[in-house]
Amino acid sequence: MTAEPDLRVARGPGATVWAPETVTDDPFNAQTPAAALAEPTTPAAALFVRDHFGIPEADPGRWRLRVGGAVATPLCVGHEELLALEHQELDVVLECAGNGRSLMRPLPPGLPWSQRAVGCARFAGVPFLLLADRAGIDPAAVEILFTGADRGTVRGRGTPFARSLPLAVARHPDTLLATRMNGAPLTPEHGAPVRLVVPGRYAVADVKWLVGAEALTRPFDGVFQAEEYLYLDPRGTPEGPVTALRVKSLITEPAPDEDLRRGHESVVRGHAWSGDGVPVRRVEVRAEHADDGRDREHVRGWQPAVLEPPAGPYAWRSWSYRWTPQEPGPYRVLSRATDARGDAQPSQAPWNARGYGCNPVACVEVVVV
Ligand SMILES: Nc1nc2c(c(=O)[nH]1)N[C@H]1C(S)=C(S)[C@@H](COP(=O)(O)O)O[C@H]1N2
Ligand SMILES: [Mo]
Repeated sequence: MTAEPDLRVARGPGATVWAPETVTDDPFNAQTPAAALAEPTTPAAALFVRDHFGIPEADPGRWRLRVGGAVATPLCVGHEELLALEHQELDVVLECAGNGRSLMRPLPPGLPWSQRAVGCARFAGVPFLLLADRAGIDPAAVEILFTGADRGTVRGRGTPFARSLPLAVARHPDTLLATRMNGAPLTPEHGAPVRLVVPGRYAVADVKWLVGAEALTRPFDGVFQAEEYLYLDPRGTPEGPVTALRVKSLITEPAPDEDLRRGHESVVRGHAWSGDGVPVRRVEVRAEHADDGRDREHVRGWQPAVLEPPAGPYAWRSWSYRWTPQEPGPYRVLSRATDARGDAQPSQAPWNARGYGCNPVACVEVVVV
């Protein structure tokens, strides 16, 4: 594993060639480059990648989705058949549950993501509900188990990547069998030909290279459900599974260590989102002098940012704040989002043993010259 970011972003005169920054090579894990995060929709080629195993061979011509388990009529659906069904389009924030883990102290085990295992993309897909209704889910079913074509060994046991959802979540009309991202077919690293997209939840729910959907009459206890992706307290006691995205903002401008000019207006920009389709209600910005931690001049305490309308209930909202610094020196520029439930980003990274759900106030350090 290498912590050194591999910046493979080439900017040509007319086009930007995007590539995510490698975190590990095998399996491939990479984060979204900072420049790509500034875009309202994250380009597919720049979006972070989180793979537990390798990318499986997925020939759309041979791809099948098997819907089975506790159903009246098991189904076997081919790619053409799925493409022919009515698709919905949704802009969705995709965020790894471990996003931001590298800010936690002590550092929990796991990939040392900075706050860039995130992006917002437009997915087109068929509601799983449509196939669920065709198959006729047994009234005794409590969960749907979704299985990917990738497999490997975790703690000595062979397993596919498999995750379950409560029946009501699986049957939600916005839970999609996605075939397209940002107007093009899914790419291999993002789950081609078909992945699950569960808007408003941490992206571990979004099973890539989807090949199975099985109705279960008992909760699934596979490794990625019952052993990983749990919030654990400092003594290792489970406090519950990783589910809804926690409210969060990120700052895309100015860049870290950027020089701002005193007396000149600068624009602070970023995005903000929350989970379960709960809208972001407020983003506040604060610039504090890094020498003494106090606010100076123009900015006093938390100031409201201007919010753009989101591209949909599960998309992030872009925001901006105009700041004309009056005094020179090093500053910390902070942003804090609050959602319609009243949940706000905490000032400190919330610690847990696996480093999930890290949503402290966003911070970028700049110098006013
Ligand atoms: N089949 C499969 N699906 C998967 C994973 C995986 O390793 N295998 N990783 C999950 C995790 S933890 C995340 S954060 C998202 C990442 O999606 P992306 O790589 O398209 O950004 O995929 C999820 N779906
Ligand atoms: Mo993840």
